[in-house]
Amino acid sequence: MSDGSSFYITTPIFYVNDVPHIGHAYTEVAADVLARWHRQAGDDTWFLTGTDEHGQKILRTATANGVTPKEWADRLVESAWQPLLKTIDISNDDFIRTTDERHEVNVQLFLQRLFDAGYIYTGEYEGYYCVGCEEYKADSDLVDGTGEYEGQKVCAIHSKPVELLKERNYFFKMSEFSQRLLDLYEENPNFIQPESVRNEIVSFVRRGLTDLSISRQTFDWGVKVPWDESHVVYVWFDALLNYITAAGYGYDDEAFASRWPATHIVGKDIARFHAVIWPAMLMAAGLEVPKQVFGHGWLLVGGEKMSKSKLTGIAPNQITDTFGSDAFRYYFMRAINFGQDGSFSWEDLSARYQAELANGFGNLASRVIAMVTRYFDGVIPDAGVLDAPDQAIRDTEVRVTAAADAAISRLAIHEAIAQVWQLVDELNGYITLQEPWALSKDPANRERLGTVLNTAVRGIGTLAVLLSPVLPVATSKLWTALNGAGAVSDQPIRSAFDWAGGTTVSALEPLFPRIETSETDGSAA
Ligand code: ME8
Repeated sequence: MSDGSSFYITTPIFYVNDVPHIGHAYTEVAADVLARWHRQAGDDTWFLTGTDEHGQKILRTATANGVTPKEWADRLVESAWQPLLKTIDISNDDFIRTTDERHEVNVQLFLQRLFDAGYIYTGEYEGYYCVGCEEYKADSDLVDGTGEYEGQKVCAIHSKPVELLKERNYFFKMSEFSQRLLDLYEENPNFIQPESVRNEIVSFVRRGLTDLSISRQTFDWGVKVPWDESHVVYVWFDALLNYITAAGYGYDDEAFASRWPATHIVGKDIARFHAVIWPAMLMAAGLEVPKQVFGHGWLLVGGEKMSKSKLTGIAPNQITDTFGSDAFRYYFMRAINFGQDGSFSWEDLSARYQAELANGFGNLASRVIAMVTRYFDGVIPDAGVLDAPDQAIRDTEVRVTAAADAAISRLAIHEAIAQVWQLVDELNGYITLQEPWALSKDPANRERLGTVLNTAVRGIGTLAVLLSPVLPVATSKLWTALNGAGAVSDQPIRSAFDWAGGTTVSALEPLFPRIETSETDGSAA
């Protein structure tokens, strides 16, 4: 229903120690498709993304490059992270940097409130820290190093040695929230999704939580602890707060009240921070917990989690330069069940581009428009009496619209696209069976030809509306060719089948041009 309900969606804020790869772009696209869908449904949508700029990881990278951490962050944000959003057509409403004043000031406000409420104390931290994860590690998180790290304990994720910390720090009384968190997970089973991530987190919290060290004293790249400026706030404690500092916490109560709580889309690596530490922080501050934390799966390359440090990183524009941003968005949202791991391969991308986008959708649209141009001089014919196959197409339009919307509300993006694609396939089958080119040969079939092409035009218009969140570029070209009213991205998506078009069609440029690929590796030539 277009009830104008509020939909606030976020991605993680990404570390600026390096440039983005397709894993980051994957999260951005998923959140973007959901945001565009809700916006098009008339929901009061707010989509936030941004960058995580404090902490030792950034400090060390900047130092190694001979610049200050702020200079480094500015450089990476301007040259890499902001441009990424353009490369893949991200429609974010806001971009927060943890070095923004609105963020730093209100991190301090939040921390002071927790301190005043008695949730923070000083203590001695002794244990291991992985700068790659920016996380304190339990012994069970470590494995024996190999090669140059033989004989040392290394982080299981980064395969690099952890550092032994012994510092006097401030601690957050997280252990007090174990039961309240378990109650939350039980009362709201959707709070953490998918199920596999939820199960892992529930059993982690059942083992009991320890208090969390939330400040560091040995370096100064971070937000200063307001009552003790010799400490900076632990980078995760600082970073998680972006979701409320961007929404107005501490300086715009009205915006904050209308936006918060959010749906957080994150990779499963960081679901625990979002579903344990973050709600505990919010509970301590007397604020609402997030609506949902969704931990999606890994993009795998050659069977391994794709990552820059393991040199399997692929830059998003390596794909978009050849296939375009729509194909990037479509491929990752369609080929991978959202929530599960999925392997990227150039062969699969090329094959789907050709079969589904170029032959399936693109050809359908261009054939229908070409036939209206050829047989009716570009004037969209009226429908006469509907036969069963015509009615079946109309029924499919209504059915897939509802089914796709239901799938989106479960964040099952792949399923929403698969539903809509039933209409692509049925329309292709319909045209093959109805043979408008044969009908056109006999003037006695003029009305029937009109009904068939009217049905087909209505169908591709419905597709334009439904696919606009995934394929914003192609659907907007198609909408222009259909002389649809306004922008396709403004068409109410929950009644996509009721779209209002013009009376004529105009020329349509190829939506998914042919791409030559090399036969040996499937990659673009
Ligand atoms: O963790 N497959 O930032 P980060 C899928 N700054 N997604 C991937 C991926 C892959 N192979 N690799 C990365 C941080 N991602 C913190 C977050 S939030 C308050 C702070 C995506 O730059 C995925 O979304 O290391 C993952 O969670 C995120 O990048 C990690 O980004």
